[in-house]
Amino acid sequence: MNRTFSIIKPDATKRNITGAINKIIEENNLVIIAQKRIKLSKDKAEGFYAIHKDKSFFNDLIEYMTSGPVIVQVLEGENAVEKYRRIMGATNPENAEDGTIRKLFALNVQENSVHGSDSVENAQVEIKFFFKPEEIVG
Ligand code: IDP
Ligand code: MG
Repeated sequence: MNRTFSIIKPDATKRNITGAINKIIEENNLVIIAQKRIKLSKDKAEGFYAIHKDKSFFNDLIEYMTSGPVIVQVLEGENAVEKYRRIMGATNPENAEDGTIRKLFALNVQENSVHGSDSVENAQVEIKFFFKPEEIVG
């Protein structure tokens, strides 16, 4: 069992498809053990994506991630980090496998509906960035 951090991004909250995404998460035996709807500040978004600060897409990414509400989540299950990356699909939906969240819902490489941690270590850091221990009920 382990935990991963997820964000349902603004393109998805705007289209009211957060339930459709949660359905796929739950059908894959990941349990949503924490969840809240928030609006990211510029500072918070820049801190979260600091690793990408030198990328050409960074400014657009911050503008997009602060353009509407997001749902931040903690997911728990067997190999949660790896499993969620698999059910999310590739960053660019054009390269995503059939049945993945990004293949089904993403609009393009930026507006790709979901974030998921890429390692167990990063999952721990990202969960702490958004949740207090008492907000997580496993
Ligand atoms: P990931 O979300 O699949 O881990 P990352 O490479 O970590 O992908 O990129 C973080 C986010 O930045 C992506 O999910 C996407 O929203 C955005 N992004 C990544 N690459 C591009 C790009 O080439 N153009 C525009 N946005 C991008
Ligand atoms: Mg990433």
